[in-house]
Amino acid sequence: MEVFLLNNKSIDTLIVGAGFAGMYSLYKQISDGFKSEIYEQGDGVGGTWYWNRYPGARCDIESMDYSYSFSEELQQEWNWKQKYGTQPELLDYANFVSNKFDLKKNINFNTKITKAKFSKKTNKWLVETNQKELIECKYLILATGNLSTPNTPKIKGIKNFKGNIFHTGAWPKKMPNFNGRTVGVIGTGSSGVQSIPIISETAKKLLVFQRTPNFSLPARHSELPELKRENYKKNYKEYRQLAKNSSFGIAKYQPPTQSAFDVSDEERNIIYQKAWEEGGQAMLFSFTDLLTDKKANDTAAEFVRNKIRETVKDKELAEQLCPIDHPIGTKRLCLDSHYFETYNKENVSLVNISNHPIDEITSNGLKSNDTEYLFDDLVFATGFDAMTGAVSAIEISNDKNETLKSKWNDGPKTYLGVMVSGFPNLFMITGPQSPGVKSQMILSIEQHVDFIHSLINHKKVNKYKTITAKTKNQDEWVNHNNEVAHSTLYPLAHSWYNGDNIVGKTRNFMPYVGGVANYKKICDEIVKDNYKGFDFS
Ligand code: N01
Repeated sequence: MEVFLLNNKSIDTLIVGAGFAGMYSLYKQISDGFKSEIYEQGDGVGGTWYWNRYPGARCDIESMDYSYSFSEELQQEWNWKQKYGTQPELLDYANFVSNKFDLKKNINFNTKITKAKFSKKTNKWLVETNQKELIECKYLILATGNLSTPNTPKIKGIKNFKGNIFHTGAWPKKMPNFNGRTVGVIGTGSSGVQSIPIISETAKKLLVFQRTPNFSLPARHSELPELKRENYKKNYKEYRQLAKNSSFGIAKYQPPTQSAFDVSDEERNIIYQKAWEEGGQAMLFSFTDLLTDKKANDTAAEFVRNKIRETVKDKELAEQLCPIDHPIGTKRLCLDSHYFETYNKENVSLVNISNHPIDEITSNGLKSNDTEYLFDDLVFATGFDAMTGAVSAIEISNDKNETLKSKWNDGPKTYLGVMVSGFPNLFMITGPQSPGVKSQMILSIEQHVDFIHSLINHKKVNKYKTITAKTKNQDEWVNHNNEVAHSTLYPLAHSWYNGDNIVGKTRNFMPYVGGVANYKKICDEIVKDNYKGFDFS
């Protein structure tokens, strides 16, 4: 039997995770007078930007958008230096925020939450940590992140490898030195696409093991011109409002107005070319039907494939790098800095493993299709158990001894991505079936945190003991989520949005793709309608 030291800690709100969601949630809770603490497994704040320290890690949304808007003082004080926040800059920003609002005194670092059980007797959660502490709380808020549980595929022989093994999603604090070494990288998603060009700068030789090629657009990263930053800061209110009214929470990407077929082929190519030169995700916002009509999508996909063909000198290699298995944008679009150019370098080789999976990791490399590839260091850029991984890793059970994990066996079911029926006073920030990962994450985080706090305040003011999502409304929301997803091309891709990347995970399209503006409108109407779909008792 395990012995627990009763910490005697009883608090109002326990928040799991000290990323951007956890920090803002803590700030709100403390401001509203709730006794609140964060539990965080790392030794610092920053979440995604704490763990993903791999070479080249940087946000794919411009910094002036990808930042908190809740404090005018904060957004005026902080000066972004880079157009796209780099991992070190984003981590500095997270620390700046936590210092400014004095959050660290309420954060328990190096502590993992392992279990949480709701008691109907006390109407409280009893939460256990890996430090054998027990904490009682009224509200449990999971700010655990959607891309925070690294996925390392179970490949035979991995323990035999004699060199160093890294995962992009859990990169060591001390940057490894690849100078003069042969490096193998498995994975060509966003993390691979960002790290491969940088690793190739120092490695003697770089072998990229590609199962599926990905669409990637040039980020056109640069220093952020002071004039642009100052203009943005002066007009922040307007920009933030534009972002809130958009589909993806990014001010400059307003909903397009014309179909790809409203223009001639020549005009369409001019529009794509302009977006290509601008960089970022602009191309996806060129026409109304790129994510709903396969033929429209093909025009953009072929434009990008032609760019790959123009860039990669070896024609056969270029074809291997051209994605043909999914419509462009139905997997998270990668943004890169000279990714395809990297394959023109003498020290870089692509190993196409699309038809021959990796058979085993050996002591000095890996084997695929009867060939052994040798390398000194191995980098897994193999992604995450997305959206449900971090929540399911905690043994969360209700008063009927039902676990959340078992409830989600056939895919997650939530009401608005915020609550799960049968689990009172338990909240998720940007959970499955919310627009989180399909939006500018910090904007969605702020909207969710504000919504959750209005639920909690409503409960408090009216002296209710519990809040729960009603099963009927949850079912309706899940159906709506699926209907919206299936009216688009998204389900056609094998992606982490569908859970396809994890062996054994039930296929289920998880994010809400109806857009952040629509989603917020729905949430606001629910509040006005006396919190429709939530049961207060
Ligand atoms: O992970 P991924 P990621 N054998 O799942 C391959 C965000 N992000 O870390 O496509 C061989 O996209 C897999 O192959 P396949 C962003 O939202 C943002 O790169 O499954 N290969 C794929 O190539 C992103 O979408 C930023 O066939 C295997 C790769 O590994 C999300 O995080 C930066 C394999 C995984 O790609 C995840 O990106 C980084 C196996 N057994 C990440 N298993 C920015 O803000 C997997 N793969 C810019």
